[in-house]
Amino acid sequence: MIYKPFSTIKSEYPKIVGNEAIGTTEGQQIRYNYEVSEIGRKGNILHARDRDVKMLSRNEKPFVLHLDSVLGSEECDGLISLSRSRLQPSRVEDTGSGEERAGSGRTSRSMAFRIRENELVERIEMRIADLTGYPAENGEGLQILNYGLGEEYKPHFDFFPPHMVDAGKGGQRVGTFLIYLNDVAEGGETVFSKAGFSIVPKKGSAIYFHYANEHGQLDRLSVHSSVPVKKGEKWAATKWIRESNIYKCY
Ligand code: PD2
Ligand code: ZN
Repeated sequence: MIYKPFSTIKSEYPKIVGNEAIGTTEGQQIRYNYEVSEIGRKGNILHARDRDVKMLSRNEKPFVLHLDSVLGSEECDGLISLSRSRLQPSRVEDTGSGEERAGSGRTSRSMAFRIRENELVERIEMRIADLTGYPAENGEGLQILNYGLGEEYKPHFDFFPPHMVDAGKGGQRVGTFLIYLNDVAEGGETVFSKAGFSIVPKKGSAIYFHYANEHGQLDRLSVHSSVPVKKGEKWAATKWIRESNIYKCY
């Protein structure tokens, strides 16, 4: 099969709205062809170089894996304390101009580490690479999210609208590795509304979801959100994975 970079594929999708509130119309999904990604072919116990990770549940359409104990409690606390003083209001990319702006659909605060920025971040990136099969450089820097009371991330896709894909920066996003860094007293679930399920944050657990195939198709069933925190706060870490190395030059 010939692999086409996403960036060379003309959009066949009616309208894909970026990281902001969306009005998804039924029937827009165009026969997305599910190809099981590497992480989905490894069985129910996944082996990273420094720990084994148990799969808790698996959903095929959209493809979502729920993984237990990806991080230890101290690693979660370490990410929180290293990021706390660097948090800024979260931004979304404007799907028209491509510019980043603070968006009403995303009320959290966040920051991003550089790839391999410190020993803890590197260790976690190596673990994610072992689990997913994607090298750390196929991903953006680990992003830390902090949601206070009432804060949320409205329904969105993590992939870029095709006209915004930058082949010079690793191309399209293909999957998201999202780690929960604390237990949330109430609310703050990650909701896959089209699939009809949600994940309750549990400290150290993670989800991996995959929404792009080798033909450059994008899975609109992957629409997801973080619903408002009702009690306490929520911390999470996201590694968005790209189709290729973000430093690769074309
Ligand atoms: O924090 C979450 O649960 C969440 C939900 C939806 C994070 C993201 N998307 C993301 O980082 O893309
Ligand atoms: Zn998302």
